[in-house]
Amino acid sequence: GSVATKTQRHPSFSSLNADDISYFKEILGEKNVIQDEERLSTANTDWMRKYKGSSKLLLQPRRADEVSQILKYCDSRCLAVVPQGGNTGLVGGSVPVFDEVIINTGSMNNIISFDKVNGILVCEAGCILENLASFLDNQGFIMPLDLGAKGSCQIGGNVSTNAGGLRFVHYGSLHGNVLGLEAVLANGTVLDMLGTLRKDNTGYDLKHLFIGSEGSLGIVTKVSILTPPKLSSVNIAFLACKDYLSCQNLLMEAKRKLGEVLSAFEFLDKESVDMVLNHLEGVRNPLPPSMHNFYVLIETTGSDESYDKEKLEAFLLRSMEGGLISDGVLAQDINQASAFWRIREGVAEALMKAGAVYKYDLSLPVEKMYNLVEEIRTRLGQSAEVVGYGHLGDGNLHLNISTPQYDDNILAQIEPFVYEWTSKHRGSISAEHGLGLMKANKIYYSKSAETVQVMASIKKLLDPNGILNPYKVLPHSLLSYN
Ligand code: FAD
Ligand code: S2G
Ligand code: ZN
Repeated sequence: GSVATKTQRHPSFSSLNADDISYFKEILGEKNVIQDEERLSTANTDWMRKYKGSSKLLLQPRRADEVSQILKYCDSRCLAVVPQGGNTGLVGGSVPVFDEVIINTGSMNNIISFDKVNGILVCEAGCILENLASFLDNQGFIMPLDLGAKGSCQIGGNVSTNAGGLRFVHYGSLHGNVLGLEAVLANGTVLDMLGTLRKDNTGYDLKHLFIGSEGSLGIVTKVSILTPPKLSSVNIAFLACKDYLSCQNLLMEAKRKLGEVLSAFEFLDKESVDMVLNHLEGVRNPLPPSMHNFYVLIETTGSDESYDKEKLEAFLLRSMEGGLISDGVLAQDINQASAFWRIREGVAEALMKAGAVYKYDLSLPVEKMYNLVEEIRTRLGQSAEVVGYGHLGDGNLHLNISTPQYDDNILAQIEPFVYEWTSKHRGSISAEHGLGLMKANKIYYSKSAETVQVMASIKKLLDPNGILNPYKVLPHSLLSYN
């Protein structure tokens, strides 16, 4: 991406030497100190293959005390590091910009405790989201978040990006669901904030600083999280709307008439669905093709199968009569339900198959959201494919532009226009993916100079040598190191 090419390696950071390697081998053991070309190449490259670092070292600590020893040593040697979880991040935050040491949390993947009465899970940061979901499923609980990257992303990465995802409209932000964290600071201090209490008003609630800090304030090593009970009746409908206004009105109706059982509300424009149908094997449109321009996925989760199904069917009938939907199908079994989700969760993968992707994850007022997609489409004309989809229930648009090859001229037509447009409509230039490297210098589109200055002071307090994930999140101009 253009940011990586313009960024200069900070002169205060040291380069690795043989003593460093032997020290890490001493504390971690040979096999957790990786210098193998192949594995380094994977760890240096982000999921979108848009950012590639040149790290010479991948470390795999197994416990928080090893993370502490690594960071204390790196801090004393001024060795920059990049914390890495599942490496599914989409803003270049999880890979080195230059030769930062990669500290991957994947080996810290134990479940520590599960309190069945209160639904409180305590686990290590490297636990993969899907593994936690299946562990909880057997206990009759679910994770309060779900995202297409569940097979690789880790709970430590989810917390560090304050991931949103497909259940956000029902269960809300990780700021509400995370009860406690253990995090290791740059100087090796292990901060035990691993509370499991719903209420604890004793002093500043520091864990919230680490939620969404994208590895720039410390390495999260343990998480304690509130997990909702698994309810028996989950229904999902794949609906077609003639225009975007109908999607909006359907959302308002769903929030009123389905209320507490509404557990997901996702929208896709026709172009997003076509992208999936054209690039992913074995995926077909559950509805007969016709003049529908938008699709909506509605999921309800309740405790009474027949009552909930009736409620949703009545809602769909009324929506059809009212012209809010022009067609729709209710999943009759788990296979059909997964097929509906596959269309929504497959857009990112389909975009990668189609070529170069210019990805924008925006919070916008729902009534304005699709105007931006149409304006970008007008600006780019035939030179690119533009798709708009996302978590309409949370006012979160995923605007993605696709071209066969990457083209700087296309980028120049998108940026800064898309950021200025978002800022003008008082939106956020990062709804859930974070700022990473991609948007490290764009924060002022969504945050005031004074607040960014306080963020930089907190960063300076917790990481005075700036070794934690440098060049990410905050504007490079603000980051002065000792
Ligand atoms: P990584 O990508 O490894 O790291 C992400 C950031 O967190 C980096 O800055 C890294 O330095 C830091 N980090 C990682 N682990 C730690 C740790 N233990 N301590 C401190 N810092 C750490 N995101 C959403 O919010 N909602 C979605 O719906 C969604 N859907 C996605 C679908 C697909 C197909 C893909 C590929 C990605 C999607 N994402 C989504 C983005 C991504 O999955 C999330 O940001 C996820 O939370 C990243 O987790 P990870 O373990 O892969 O972290
Ligand atoms: C989603 C991630 C994929 C993308 O699918 O909800 O958060 O392409 C996104 O933005
Ligand atoms: Zn998303």
